[in-house]
Amino acid sequence: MFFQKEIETTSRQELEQLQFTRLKHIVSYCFNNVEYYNKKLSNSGVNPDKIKTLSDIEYIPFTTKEDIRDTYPYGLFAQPMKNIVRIHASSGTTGKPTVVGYTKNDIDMWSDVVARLCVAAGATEDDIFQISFGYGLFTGALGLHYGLEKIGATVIPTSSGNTEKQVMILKDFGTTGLVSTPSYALYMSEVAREQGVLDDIKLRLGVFGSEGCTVEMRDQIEKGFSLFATDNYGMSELIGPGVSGECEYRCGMHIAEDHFFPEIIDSKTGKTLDAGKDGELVITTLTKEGIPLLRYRTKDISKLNYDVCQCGRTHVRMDKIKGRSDDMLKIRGVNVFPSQIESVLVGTQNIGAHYQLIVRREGFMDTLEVKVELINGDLLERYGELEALQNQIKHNLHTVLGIDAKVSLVEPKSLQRFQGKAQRIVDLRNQK
Ligand code: DLL
Repeated sequence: MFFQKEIETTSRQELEQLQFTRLKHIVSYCFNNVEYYNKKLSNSGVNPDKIKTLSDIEYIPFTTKEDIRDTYPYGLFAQPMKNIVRIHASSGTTGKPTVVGYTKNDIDMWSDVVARLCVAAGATEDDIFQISFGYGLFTGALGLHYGLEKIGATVIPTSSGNTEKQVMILKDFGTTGLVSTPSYALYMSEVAREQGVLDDIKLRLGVFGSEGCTVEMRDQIEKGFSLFATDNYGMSELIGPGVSGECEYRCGMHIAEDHFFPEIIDSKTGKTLDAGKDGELVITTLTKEGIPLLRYRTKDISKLNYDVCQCGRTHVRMDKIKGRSDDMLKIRGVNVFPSQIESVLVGTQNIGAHYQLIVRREGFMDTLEVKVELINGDLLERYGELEALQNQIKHNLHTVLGIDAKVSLVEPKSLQRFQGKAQRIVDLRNQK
Protein backbone atom coordinates (compact mmCIF):
# COMPACT_ATOMS: atom_id res chain seq x y z
CA MET A 1 0.00 0.00 0.00
CA PHE A 2 1.12 3.53 -0.77
CA PHE A 3 0.20 6.94 0.57
CA GLN A 4 1.51 8.87 -2.46
CA LYS A 5 2.05 6.11 -5.01
CA GLU A 6 3.07 8.29 -7.94
CA ILE A 7 6.03 9.91 -6.26
CA GLU A 8 6.97 6.83 -4.24
CA THR A 9 7.29 4.74 -7.41
CA THR A 10 8.51 7.35 -9.89
CA SER A 11 11.44 6.38 -12.12
CA ARG A 12 14.98 7.15 -10.95
CA GLN A 13 15.42 9.46 -13.93
CA GLU A 14 12.35 11.52 -13.03
CA LEU A 15 13.34 11.52 -9.40
CA GLU A 16 16.81 12.83 -10.18
CA GLN A 17 15.37 15.54 -12.41
CA LEU A 18 13.10 16.62 -9.56
CA GLN A 19 15.97 16.48 -7.06
CA PHE A 20 18.14 18.62 -9.32
CA THR A 21 15.44 21.28 -9.75
CA ARG A 22 14.84 21.31 -6.02
CA LEU A 23 18.54 21.35 -5.17
CA LYS A 24 19.11 24.43 -7.33
CA HIS A 25 16.15 26.09 -5.68
CA ILE A 26 17.19 25.27 -2.11
CA VAL A 27 20.75 26.47 -2.66
CA SER A 28 19.58 29.87 -3.87
CA TYR A 29 16.91 29.92 -1.14
CA CYS A 30 19.61 29.42 1.51
CA PHE A 31 21.93 31.88 -0.22
CA ASN A 32 19.27 34.58 -0.33
CA ASN A 33 17.47 34.02 2.97
CA VAL A 34 20.07 32.88 5.51
CA GLU A 35 22.96 35.21 6.19
CA TYR A 36 25.00 32.38 7.70
CA TYR A 37 24.66 30.33 4.49
CA ASN A 38 25.33 33.33 2.32
CA LYS A 39 28.68 33.79 4.05
CA LYS A 40 29.48 30.09 4.22
CA LEU A 41 28.73 29.48 0.54
CA SER A 42 30.50 32.66 -0.57
CA ASN A 43 33.58 31.72 1.46
CA SER A 44 33.71 28.39 -0.38
CA GLY A 45 33.26 30.07 -3.76
CA VAL A 46 29.82 28.55 -4.28
CA ASN A 47 26.88 30.49 -5.63
CA PRO A 48 23.62 29.00 -6.88
CA ASP A 49 24.82 29.16 -10.53
CA LYS A 50 27.58 26.71 -9.72
CA ILE A 51 25.03 23.89 -9.38
CA LYS A 52 24.73 22.59 -12.94
CA THR A 53 24.22 18.89 -12.22
CA LEU A 54 23.12 16.89 -9.20
CA SER A 55 26.69 15.80 -8.48
CA ASP A 56 27.74 19.46 -8.19
CA ILE A 57 26.32 19.15 -4.68
CA GLU A 58 29.88 18.15 -3.77
CA TYR A 59 30.96 21.80 -4.10
CA ILE A 60 28.71 22.74 -1.20
CA PRO A 61 30.34 22.79 2.24
CA PHE A 62 28.89 20.54 4.94
CA THR A 63 26.57 21.82 7.64
CA THR A 64 27.10 20.42 11.14
CA LYS A 65 25.34 20.45 14.47
CA GLU A 66 27.90 23.07 15.54
CA ASP A 67 26.59 25.41 12.82
CA ILE A 68 23.11 25.13 14.31
CA ARG A 69 24.48 25.62 17.80
CA ASP A 70 26.61 28.61 16.79
CA THR A 71 23.52 30.34 15.46
CA TYR A 72 21.34 29.42 18.47
CA PRO A 73 18.41 29.78 18.61
CA TYR A 74 17.08 31.05 15.26
CA GLY A 75 20.15 32.01 13.21
CA LEU A 76 19.64 29.36 10.52
CA PHE A 77 15.94 30.05 10.08
CA ALA A 78 15.13 31.12 6.54
CA GLN A 79 11.75 32.63 7.37
CA PRO A 80 10.65 35.39 9.74
CA MET A 81 9.07 34.14 12.97
CA LYS A 82 5.60 35.15 11.77
CA ASN A 83 5.84 32.30 9.24
CA ILE A 84 7.14 29.76 11.76
CA VAL A 85 4.25 27.81 13.25
CA ARG A 86 6.13 25.24 15.35
CA ILE A 87 9.40 24.90 17.21
CA HIS A 88 11.03 21.62 18.24
CA ALA A 89 14.43 21.02 19.80
CA SER A 90 16.78 18.25 20.78
CA SER A 91 19.36 18.16 23.53
CA GLY A 92 22.99 18.87 22.77
CA THR A 93 26.42 18.71 24.32
CA THR A 94 26.46 22.23 25.66
CA GLY A 95 23.17 22.14 27.47
CA LYS A 96 21.74 24.44 24.79
CA PRO A 97 19.29 22.53 22.63
CA THR A 98 19.39 22.36 18.83
CA VAL A 99 16.39 24.42 17.78
CA VAL A 100 14.36 23.80 14.62
CA GLY A 101 11.38 25.69 13.18
CA TYR A 102 8.59 24.65 10.82
CA THR A 103 6.44 26.68 8.46
CA LYS A 104 2.89 25.55 7.61
CA ASN A 105 4.24 23.92 4.44
CA ASP A 106 6.91 22.13 6.47
CA ILE A 107 4.27 20.66 8.78
CA ASP A 108 2.32 19.54 5.74
CA MET A 109 5.34 17.93 4.11
CA TRP A 110 6.28 16.33 7.45
CA SER A 111 2.82 14.80 7.84
CA ASP A 112 3.04 13.46 4.27
CA VAL A 113 6.40 11.75 4.72
CA VAL A 114 5.32 10.27 8.05
CA ALA A 115 2.02 9.13 6.52
CA ARG A 116 4.06 7.38 3.81
CA LEU A 117 6.05 5.33 6.29
CA CYS A 118 2.98 4.46 8.34
CA VAL A 119 1.17 3.21 5.23
CA ALA A 120 4.33 1.39 4.09
CA ALA A 121 4.29 -0.39 7.47
CA GLY A 122 0.69 -1.41 6.83
CA ALA A 123 -1.28 1.21 8.78
CA THR A 124 -4.80 2.10 7.61
CA GLU A 125 -7.65 4.38 8.66
CA ASP A 126 -9.09 1.49 10.65
CA ASP A 127 -6.14 1.43 13.02
CA ILE A 128 -6.09 2.83 16.53
CA PHE A 129 -2.57 4.05 17.26
CA GLN A 130 -1.15 4.66 20.72
CA ILE A 131 1.71 7.15 20.65
CA SER A 132 4.06 6.33 23.52
CA PHE A 133 6.83 8.73 22.55
CA GLY A 134 7.16 11.73 24.86
CA TYR A 135 5.16 14.73 23.63
CA GLY A 136 7.03 18.01 23.83
CA LEU A 137 10.12 19.40 22.19
CA PHE A 138 11.04 15.90 20.95
CA THR A 139 9.84 15.44 17.36
CA GLY A 140 8.83 11.78 17.66
CA ALA A 141 5.36 12.10 19.14
CA LEU A 142 3.93 15.06 17.24
CA GLY A 143 5.57 13.89 14.01
CA LEU A 144 3.83 10.51 14.12
CA HIS A 145 0.67 12.11 15.49
CA TYR A 146 0.12 14.35 12.43
CA GLY A 147 1.13 11.65 9.94
CA LEU A 148 -1.27 9.12 11.43
CA GLU A 149 -4.12 11.60 11.56
CA LYS A 150 -3.45 12.36 7.89
CA ILE A 151 -4.16 8.77 6.91
CA GLY A 152 -7.30 8.83 9.04
CA ALA A 153 -6.10 6.49 11.81
CA THR A 154 -7.31 7.10 15.35
CA VAL A 155 -4.58 8.55 17.54
CA ILE A 156 -4.30 8.05 21.31
CA PRO A 157 -1.66 10.52 22.54
CA THR A 158 -0.62 8.71 25.73
CA SER A 159 2.95 10.11 25.66
CA SER A 160 5.67 8.07 27.39
CA GLY A 161 5.88 6.80 30.97
CA ASN A 162 3.39 5.29 33.43
CA THR A 163 3.76 1.87 31.84
CA GLU A 164 0.96 0.17 33.74
CA LYS A 165 -1.48 2.75 32.49
CA GLN A 166 -0.09 2.39 28.96
CA VAL A 167 -0.81 -1.34 29.15
CA MET A 168 -4.30 -0.72 30.49
CA ILE A 169 -5.01 1.60 27.56
CA LEU A 170 -3.54 -0.87 25.07
CA LYS A 171 -6.04 -3.41 26.38
CA ASP A 172 -9.12 -1.30 27.11
CA PHE A 173 -8.99 1.02 24.08
CA GLY A 174 -8.44 -1.76 21.58
CA THR A 175 -5.14 -0.25 20.38
CA THR A 176 -3.98 -1.88 17.12
CA GLY A 177 -0.81 0.15 16.45
CA LEU A 178 2.00 1.19 18.77
CA VAL A 179 4.43 4.06 18.26
CA SER A 180 7.42 4.08 20.61
CA THR A 181 11.09 3.31 20.89
CA PRO A 182 11.68 -0.41 20.43
CA SER A 183 13.10 -0.73 23.93
CA TYR A 184 10.01 0.81 25.44
CA ALA A 185 7.79 -1.50 23.41
CA LEU A 186 9.71 -4.46 24.81
CA TYR A 187 9.32 -3.17 28.32
CA MET A 188 5.60 -2.67 27.81
CA SER A 189 5.23 -6.23 26.58
CA GLU A 190 7.00 -7.46 29.72
CA VAL A 191 4.64 -5.52 31.94
CA ALA A 192 1.66 -6.78 29.95
CA ARG A 193 2.91 -10.35 30.39
CA GLU A 194 3.38 -9.87 34.13
CA GLN A 195 -0.16 -8.58 34.36
CA GLY A 196 -1.44 -11.58 32.39
CA VAL A 197 -3.18 -9.35 29.82
CA LEU A 198 -1.11 -10.08 26.69
CA ASP A 199 -3.94 -12.12 25.16
CA ASP A 200 -6.38 -9.24 25.62
CA ILE A 201 -4.22 -6.83 23.62
CA LYS A 202 -5.08 -6.48 19.91
CA LEU A 203 -1.87 -4.85 18.69
CA ARG A 204 -0.99 -5.78 15.11
CA LEU A 205 1.51 -3.09 14.10
CA GLY A 206 4.52 -1.39 15.68
CA VAL A 207 5.96 1.76 14.12
CA PHE A 208 9.23 2.09 15.99
CA GLY A 209 12.26 4.33 15.75
CA SER A 210 14.48 6.97 17.29
CA GLU A 211 17.01 4.39 18.43
CA GLY A 212 18.60 1.31 16.96
CA CYS A 213 16.70 -1.96 16.92
CA THR A 214 18.39 -5.18 15.94
CA VAL A 215 16.42 -7.85 14.13
CA GLU A 216 16.77 -10.02 17.27
CA MET A 217 15.21 -7.34 19.42
CA ARG A 218 12.48 -6.80 16.83
CA ASP A 219 11.72 -10.53 16.93
CA GLN A 220 11.30 -10.35 20.68
CA ILE A 221 8.88 -7.45 20.46
CA GLU A 222 6.95 -9.14 17.69
CA LYS A 223 6.66 -12.36 19.67
CA GLY A 224 5.67 -10.53 22.84
CA PHE A 225 2.86 -8.52 21.33
CA SER A 226 2.13 -10.64 18.21
CA LEU A 227 2.64 -7.67 15.93
CA PHE A 228 4.54 -6.64 12.80
CA ALA A 229 7.19 -3.99 13.45
CA THR A 230 9.06 -1.55 11.25
CA ASP A 231 12.18 0.50 11.89
CA ASN A 232 12.03 4.21 11.11
CA TYR A 233 14.79 6.77 11.03
CA GLY A 234 14.88 10.53 11.36
CA MET A 235 16.38 13.37 13.28
CA SER A 236 15.04 16.68 14.54
CA GLU A 237 17.41 18.80 12.48
CA LEU A 238 16.18 17.18 9.26
CA ILE A 239 12.46 17.16 10.18
CA GLY A 240 12.04 14.48 12.89
CA PRO A 241 10.64 11.04 12.01
CA GLY A 242 9.77 10.73 8.31
CA VAL A 243 13.22 10.83 6.74
CA SER A 244 13.07 7.08 6.08
CA GLY A 245 11.16 3.98 7.03
CA GLU A 246 10.83 0.29 6.25
CA CYS A 247 8.14 -1.15 4.01
CA GLU A 248 6.57 -4.57 4.45
CA TYR A 249 9.72 -6.27 3.05
CA ARG A 250 11.96 -4.71 5.70
CA CYS A 251 15.11 -4.71 3.62
CA GLY A 252 16.24 -1.17 4.34
CA MET A 253 14.50 2.10 5.13
CA HIS A 254 13.18 4.04 2.09
CA ILE A 255 14.37 7.64 2.21
CA ALA A 256 11.73 10.16 1.09
CA GLU A 257 14.09 11.21 -1.68
CA ASP A 258 11.87 13.90 -3.15
CA HIS A 259 12.44 15.84 0.09
CA PHE A 260 15.76 14.52 1.45
CA PHE A 261 18.81 14.05 -0.77
CA PRO A 262 21.18 11.47 0.74
CA GLU A 263 24.91 11.00 0.37
CA ILE A 264 27.34 8.70 2.15
CA ILE A 265 30.74 10.12 3.01
CA ASP A 266 33.92 8.99 4.66
CA SER A 267 33.61 10.80 7.98
CA LYS A 268 37.36 11.31 8.26
CA THR A 269 38.10 12.68 4.77
CA GLY A 270 34.66 14.07 3.89
CA LYS A 271 34.90 12.34 0.49
CA THR A 272 31.72 10.96 -1.08
CA LEU A 273 31.64 7.16 -1.11
CA ASP A 274 30.06 4.82 -3.63
CA ALA A 275 26.56 3.57 -2.92
CA GLY A 276 26.85 0.35 -0.98
CA LYS A 277 29.80 1.48 1.12
CA ASP A 278 29.37 2.08 4.84
CA GLY A 279 29.90 5.68 5.84
CA GLU A 280 28.37 8.75 7.41
CA LEU A 281 24.94 9.73 6.15
CA VAL A 282 24.73 13.30 4.86
CA ILE A 283 21.35 14.78 3.99
CA THR A 284 20.29 17.90 2.11
CA THR A 285 16.72 18.99 2.76
CA LEU A 286 15.28 19.77 -0.67
CA THR A 287 12.01 21.44 0.29
CA LYS A 288 12.16 22.55 3.91
CA GLU A 289 11.36 26.25 4.42
CA GLY A 290 11.83 26.95 8.15
CA ILE A 291 15.36 25.67 8.58
CA PRO A 292 16.73 24.27 5.31
CA LEU A 293 20.00 22.37 5.68
CA LEU A 294 22.62 21.80 3.00
CA ARG A 295 24.70 18.62 3.27
CA TYR A 296 23.93 18.07 6.94
CA ARG A 297 26.30 15.62 8.61
CA THR A 298 24.13 13.26 10.62
CA LYS A 299 27.08 11.38 12.19
CA ASP A 300 25.01 8.22 11.71
CA ILE A 301 26.68 5.35 9.90
CA SER A 302 24.73 3.55 7.19
CA LYS A 303 24.86 2.62 3.50
CA LEU A 304 22.54 3.05 0.52
CA ASN A 305 20.89 0.59 -1.86
CA TYR A 306 19.44 2.05 -5.07
CA ASP A 307 17.86 -1.17 -6.38
CA VAL A 308 14.10 -0.97 -6.85
CA CYS A 309 12.47 -2.71 -3.90
CA GLN A 310 10.05 -5.62 -4.19
CA CYS A 311 7.35 -3.32 -2.87
CA GLY A 312 7.66 -1.18 -6.01
CA ARG A 313 9.14 1.84 -4.27
CA THR A 314 12.01 3.38 -6.19
CA HIS A 315 13.25 5.55 -3.34
CA VAL A 316 16.69 4.52 -2.11
CA ARG A 317 16.93 2.29 0.95
CA MET A 318 19.33 3.01 3.80
CA ASP A 319 20.61 0.25 6.04
CA LYS A 320 19.80 0.15 9.74
CA ILE A 321 22.05 2.61 11.57
CA LYS A 322 25.31 0.93 12.55
CA GLY A 323 26.32 3.49 15.07
CA ARG A 324 27.42 7.06 15.30
CA SER A 325 30.66 8.61 14.28
CA ASP A 326 30.67 10.58 17.50
CA ASP A 327 29.85 9.17 20.88
CA MET A 328 26.36 10.32 21.64
CA LEU A 329 24.49 7.65 23.54
CA LYS A 330 20.82 7.06 23.09
CA ILE A 331 19.39 5.66 26.30
CA ARG A 332 15.68 4.92 26.50
CA GLY A 333 15.15 7.30 23.61
CA VAL A 334 17.04 10.14 25.31
CA ASN A 335 20.20 11.63 23.81
CA VAL A 336 23.02 11.46 26.35
CA PHE A 337 26.41 12.99 25.73
CA PRO A 338 29.39 11.92 27.85
CA SER A 339 30.34 15.57 28.13
CA GLN A 340 27.04 16.32 29.87
CA ILE A 341 27.90 13.72 32.46
CA GLU A 342 31.41 15.02 32.77
CA SER A 343 30.05 18.49 33.42
CA VAL A 344 28.13 17.12 36.39
CA LEU A 345 30.99 15.05 37.78
CA VAL A 346 33.89 17.42 37.36
CA GLY A 347 33.60 20.11 39.96
CA THR A 348 31.73 17.98 42.49
CA GLN A 349 33.60 17.95 45.78
CA ASN A 350 35.53 14.75 46.56
CA ILE A 351 35.09 13.46 43.01
CA GLY A 352 38.07 12.80 40.73
CA ALA A 353 38.31 13.27 36.97
CA HIS A 354 38.24 9.60 35.98
CA TYR A 355 34.95 8.04 35.17
CA GLN A 356 33.40 5.32 33.06
CA LEU A 357 29.93 5.04 31.57
CA ILE A 358 28.47 1.58 31.39
CA VAL A 359 25.34 1.08 29.36
CA ARG A 360 23.49 -2.20 29.68
CA ARG A 361 20.25 -3.70 28.56
CA GLU A 362 18.62 -5.06 31.68
CA GLY A 363 15.49 -6.99 30.86
CA PHE A 364 14.40 -4.83 27.99
CA MET A 365 15.42 -1.45 29.36
CA ASP A 366 18.64 0.42 28.77
CA THR A 367 20.41 1.33 31.99
CA LEU A 368 23.30 3.67 32.61
CA GLU A 369 25.88 3.21 35.33
CA VAL A 370 28.25 6.06 36.03
CA LYS A 371 31.38 4.79 37.75
CA VAL A 372 33.51 7.55 39.13
CA GLU A 373 36.64 7.63 41.25
CA LEU A 374 36.73 9.30 44.62
CA ILE A 375 39.61 11.62 45.38
CA ASN A 376 39.98 10.15 48.84
CA GLY A 377 39.41 6.42 49.31
CA ASP A 378 38.71 6.83 53.05
CA LEU A 379 35.26 8.05 52.14
CA LEU A 380 34.35 4.47 51.19
CA GLU A 381 34.28 3.66 54.91
CA ARG A 382 32.02 6.57 55.81
CA TYR A 383 28.70 5.21 54.59
CA GLY A 384 26.51 8.19 55.46
CA GLU A 385 28.70 10.65 53.60
CA LEU A 386 29.16 8.23 50.72
CA GLU A 387 25.44 7.79 50.27
CA ALA A 388 24.81 11.52 50.46
CA LEU A 389 27.41 12.13 47.76
CA GLN A 390 25.95 9.39 45.57
CA ASN A 391 22.46 10.84 45.89
CA GLN A 392 23.70 14.33 45.11
CA ILE A 393 25.34 13.13 41.88
CA LYS A 394 22.30 11.03 40.96
CA HIS A 395 20.07 14.05 41.41
CA ASN A 396 22.33 16.35 39.37
CA LEU A 397 22.58 13.77 36.58
CA HIS A 398 18.82 13.46 36.48
CA THR A 399 18.47 17.24 36.22
CA VAL A 400 20.88 17.42 33.27
CA LEU A 401 19.99 14.21 31.42
CA GLY A 402 16.35 13.68 32.33
CA ILE A 403 16.96 9.99 33.06
CA ASP A 404 18.01 7.99 36.10
CA ALA A 405 21.56 6.65 36.34
CA LYS A 406 23.17 4.32 38.83
CA VAL A 407 26.15 6.01 40.47
CA SER A 408 29.06 3.88 41.72
CA LEU A 409 31.81 5.63 43.66
CA VAL A 410 35.02 3.66 43.41
CA GLU A 411 38.57 3.67 44.82
CA PRO A 412 41.00 6.29 43.54
CA LYS A 413 43.09 4.97 40.61
CA SER A 414 40.90 1.92 40.12
CA LEU A 415 39.62 2.79 36.64
CA GLN A 416 41.58 2.14 33.47
CA ARG A 417 43.84 4.92 32.15
CA PHE A 418 44.47 5.56 28.46
CA GLN A 419 47.50 6.80 26.60
CA GLY A 420 45.58 8.13 23.67
CA LYS A 421 41.93 9.08 23.51
CA ALA A 422 40.05 7.94 26.61
CA GLN A 423 37.37 5.37 26.02
CA ARG A 424 34.89 6.13 28.71
CA ILE A 425 31.89 4.34 27.25
CA VAL A 426 31.34 0.65 27.79
CA ASP A 427 28.26 -0.22 25.78
CA LEU A 428 27.22 -3.75 26.64
CA ARG A 429 23.80 -3.56 24.99
CA ASN A 430 24.57 -5.59 21.91
CA GLN A 431 26.38 -8.35 23.74
CA LYS A 432 24.54 -11.58 24.01
O1 DLL B 1 14.88 10.45 17.13
C1 DLL B 1 13.55 11.40 15.36
C2 DLL B 1 12.70 10.19 15.32
C3 DLL B 1 11.62 10.09 16.15
C4 DLL B 1 12.96 9.16 14.43
C5 DLL B 1 10.82 8.98 16.11
C6 DLL B 1 12.17 8.05 14.36
C7 DLL B 1 11.09 7.95 15.21
P1 DLL B 1 16.48 12.98 17.45
O2 DLL B 1 15.95 12.96 18.83
O3 DLL B 1 17.01 14.25 16.92
O4 DLL B 1 15.34 12.58 16.42
O5 DLL B 1 17.59 11.85 17.37
C8 DLL B 1 18.24 11.61 16.15
O6 DLL B 1 18.55 9.30 16.82
O7 DLL B 1 20.85 10.86 14.61
C9 DLL B 1 20.17 8.59 15.28
O8 DLL B 1 21.43 8.52 15.92
C10 DLL B 1 19.08 8.13 16.24
N1 DLL B 1 18.02 7.43 15.50
C11 DLL B 1 16.87 7.91 15.06
N2 DLL B 1 16.17 6.93 14.44
C12 DLL B 1 16.93 5.81 14.48
C13 DLL B 1 16.78 4.47 14.02
C14 DLL B 1 14.64 11.40 16.39
N3 DLL B 1 15.68 4.05 13.40
C15 DLL B 1 19.20 10.47 16.32
N4 DLL B 1 17.80 3.61 14.25
C16 DLL B 1 19.79 10.03 15.00
C17 DLL B 1 18.93 4.00 14.90
C18 DLL B 1 18.12 6.13 15.15
N5 DLL B 1 19.11 5.23 15.36
